[in-house]
Amino acid sequence: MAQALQLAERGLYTTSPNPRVGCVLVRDDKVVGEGWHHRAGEPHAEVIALRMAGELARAATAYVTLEPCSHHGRTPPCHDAFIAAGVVRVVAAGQDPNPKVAGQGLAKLRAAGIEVECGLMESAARELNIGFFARMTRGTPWVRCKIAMSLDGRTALKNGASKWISGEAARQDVQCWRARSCAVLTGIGTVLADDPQLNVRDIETSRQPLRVVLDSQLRMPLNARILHLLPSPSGGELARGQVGGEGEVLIFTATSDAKKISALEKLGARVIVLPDANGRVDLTAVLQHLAVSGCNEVLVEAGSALNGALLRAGLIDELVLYLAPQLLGDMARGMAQLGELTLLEQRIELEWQDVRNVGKDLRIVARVKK
Ligand code: AOF
Ligand code: ZN
Repeated sequence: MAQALQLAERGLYTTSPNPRVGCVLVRDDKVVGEGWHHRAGEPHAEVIALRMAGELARAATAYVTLEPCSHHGRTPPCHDAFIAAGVVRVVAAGQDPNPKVAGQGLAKLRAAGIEVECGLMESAARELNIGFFARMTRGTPWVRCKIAMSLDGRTALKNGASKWISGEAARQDVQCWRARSCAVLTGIGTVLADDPQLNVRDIETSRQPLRVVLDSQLRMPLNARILHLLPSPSGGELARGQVGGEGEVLIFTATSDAKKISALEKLGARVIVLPDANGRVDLTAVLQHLAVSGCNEVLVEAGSALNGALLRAGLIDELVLYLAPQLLGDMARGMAQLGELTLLEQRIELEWQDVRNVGKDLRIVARVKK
């Protein structure tokens, strides 16, 4: 199963909206087939492993990091492929949370007389697909918020100067979080201040995440770099409109200024009007919209206003913090506007998930306690 998980991980940047899945076929204590799911629309991990094993799959045990599917999606059901190939035992790390599968894959294997076990290395398998599980079980993506800050939690000077707080290695590390995400999300404040591109650079990937800007008043300048970035030459297989296709730009707004919207659309952006009761963009509805579009993991790279709004609304799952060994002082800008808390009960509690050095900086991954 550990080997199957390593195989699954090879799909980290490419499988979405599908989960990352790996499969190892073993017969007489020898690996006779292995496979991993590359991208949606292509064969599942099981099918690739079965093709490699050929006749040797007969009487083999299959180790799969997710329950074999039981439905006709873009590809036919894997449980049928196992039955047809004569596999005698299937060990799955966990059930598929997709309601179209949800235990039926395992049940069908059992009904066919195949020995089935479930739960081996389950938590590691779940971590690998944390976004897929979030989308399937609660209808919103897994939301990470990346913040580069000084040791005293400051992200920029009072005058806005922020280039660069974290070091080169940390900035490179951020590219990996972007590459595994289906969408990178920011606010119009960051676009106006930094004019970011929010694409994946300097690492190899065949897919660019969707770029999402929350812009309640449509202040997006028509010459913003994000609107003019050409698709990456390595990408391009996904059709326009498909999640991640060419790093498409999606602007959520609260105003329906038809002239501005059509100017943005002419530049290739998609504009979605999604106001809440206060005339701001409805944050929960944005995440639900992204989930419906197939987004498993979303990376927030925004300023303190949007970070604070998302945190207060309970919409952030995980913080990815790069702590630079420096102090910027209490006049500098903070990481998230939470407003004044008057009771300690109002604080947002976290759990450390991972701490490591990245270049000269410290990287802390912390999860918001729910
Ligand atoms: C598996 N093995 O390698 C993967 C599975 O549209 P399809 O046919 O690709 O089906 C996608 C669904 O299949 C996906 O939502 C998830 O439930 C399951 N993914 N299942 O047996 C795999 N990637
Ligand atoms: Zn399948």
